[in-house]
Amino acid sequence: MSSASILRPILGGCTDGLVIAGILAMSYIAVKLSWSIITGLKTFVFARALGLSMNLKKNGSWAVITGCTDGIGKALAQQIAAEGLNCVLISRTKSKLEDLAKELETVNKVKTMIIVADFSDGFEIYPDIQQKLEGLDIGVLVNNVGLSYPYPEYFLELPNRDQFLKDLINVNVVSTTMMISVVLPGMAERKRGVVINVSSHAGMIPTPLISSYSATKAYVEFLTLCLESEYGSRGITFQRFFSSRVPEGLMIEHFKSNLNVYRKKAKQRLAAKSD
Ligand SMILES: *[C@@H]1O[C@H](CO)[C@@H](O)[C@H](O)[C@H]1NC(C)=O
Ligand SMILES: CC(=O)N[C@H]1CO[C@H](CO)[C@@H](O)[C@@H]1O
Repeated sequence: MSSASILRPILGGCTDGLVIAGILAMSYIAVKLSWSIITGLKTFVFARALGLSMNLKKNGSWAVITGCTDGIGKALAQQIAAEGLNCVLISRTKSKLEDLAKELETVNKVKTMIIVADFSDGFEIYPDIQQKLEGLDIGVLVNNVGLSYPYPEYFLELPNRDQFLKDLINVNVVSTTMMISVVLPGMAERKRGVVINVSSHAGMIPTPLISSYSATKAYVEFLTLCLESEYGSRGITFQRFFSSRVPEGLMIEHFKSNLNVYRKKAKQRLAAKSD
């Protein structure tokens, strides 16, 4: 009995061998990916962030974390609060922000402030953020918020391309630039501060099929490197960690050969959502 025929009942009468092969390959990649994200998290967030954390508090009493209610951002917020820093949590969903704020206040006995903001709105949200952060002794900025592709795709085939590109650039490029613009003046004045960014291999290697994502990450890469050389000697530390150790470049061939499967799955997901 082939694995395809074993799977047939599970997949509800789906007989397309290619689809099954695609799904198997995707599950394999998904498992591998989650595993490397977990190990990546352990290695980089918990080891490296902890490595720096011995001095984090000396940089200032508050940390600002964007996109902090899920995944790595949340893990980082918990880690930073565990170091005794008060946290400003900025994200889109008020209820999730409140939950996390309550958790950090109870578990870590730190102060918190929440700011509800949708980074895909672009430049207009920053005056408000700036005003709310006024006067805080901010030692750490974590630029974690980020948007990526729903699935790898050719540029011209992206669903809702113009809107998607706008969101992508607002969330990845504008947020990093503007958050630094809001927070760095105070850090420079106090001559202390840490700016942490979530790095991606796609920012270092041009990565087709996630082209615009790759380009936004390259922007962040360059900006941080330049700022490091401008302000590194003036007490500001720029630090990065990788959210995953899987080089996206290595997955391109896989993506290309499974593009149709991805498209189909994504369309099904979208259709299911709009029901
Ligand atoms: C700020 O934190 C960084 C990273 O942990 C550390 O290297 C630096 O010494 C700290 N700055 C101060 C003023 O303690
Ligand atoms: C993509 C990205 O965020 N890269 C930068 C993050 O910060 C480090 C620390 O200096 C830079 O070296 C990275 O290039």
